Amino acid sequence: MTDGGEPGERGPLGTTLVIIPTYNEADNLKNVVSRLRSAVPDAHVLVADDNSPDGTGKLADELAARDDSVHVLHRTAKEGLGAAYLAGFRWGIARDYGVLVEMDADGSHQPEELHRLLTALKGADLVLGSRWIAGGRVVNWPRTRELLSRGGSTYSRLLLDVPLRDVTGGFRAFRRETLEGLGMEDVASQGYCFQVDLAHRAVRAGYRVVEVPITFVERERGNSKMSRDIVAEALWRVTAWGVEGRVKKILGRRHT
Ligand SMILES: Nc1nc2c(ncn2[C@@H]2O[C@H](COP(=O)(O)OP(=O)(O)OP(=O)(O)O)[C@@H](O)[C@H]2O)c(=O)[nH]1
Ligand SMILES: [Mg+2]
Repeated sequence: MTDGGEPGERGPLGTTLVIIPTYNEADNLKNVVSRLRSAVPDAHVLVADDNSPDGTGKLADELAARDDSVHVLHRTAKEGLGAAYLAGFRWGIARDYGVLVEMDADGSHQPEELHRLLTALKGADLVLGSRWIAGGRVVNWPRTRELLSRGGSTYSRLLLDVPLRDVTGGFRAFRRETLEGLGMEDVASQGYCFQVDLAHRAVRAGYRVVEVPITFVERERGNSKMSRDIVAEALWRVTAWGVEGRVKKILGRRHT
């Protein structure tokens, strides 16, 4: 957990919008949306689809036609997770949602655990679902994926001085004011790196960031969009931010 004000001094949360970015998730979408609508009936859903060739966008339209709390944002081309989330955040902020949630479509983030993130958000500005704190875990992950994920979080934590255990995870709840204060306009990062970027910005801005343990379940259907490029992007950007932060610190010291 990071500093940034006392718990409990924040305003009421307002309505929740869960943003689900999708690219070829036709086998998963219906199930995850129905689980979410049962688990947290008050929350609205926004599917942010990048014109998936497998028809996920059309399926999302069918779900939206049957349920007023489900919405769809159709985007023209695959531009990465980060761009889809940024568009979803803007959509939600323009419509006055008080809480914006990030959640994957593939079932790795369990809708039944969302209420715990929302409860923690009452005393925080940003809540991260965390696999790597006590009580958190992953199910069915190969050892190599676990090492990559743990290694990525440790590297980011040490290099960026963020006191968080799971910096790359993507099950998160933001107060809208937090997103408004992060400077979303100049976020350029895409894959895992997008998650590191937002957590880093929140810590630097002095927001109270809290981790809540989650059980992350490996996807059973559809294909992962994880790639060597996504890992490479995270590595170079995190390294560049770390170096930049250290240079600024040294220069700051010289001027005092
Ligand atoms: N709109 C949009 N969604 C994307 C894009 N890339 C990934 N996603 C979605 O983002 C979520 C996370 O992607 P995954 O492929 O599950 O990536 P991951 O969880 O890091 O990898 P796995 O653990 O292998 O599943 C899923 O809901 C994807 O459909 C993209 O370019 N555009
Ligand atoms: Mg996944």
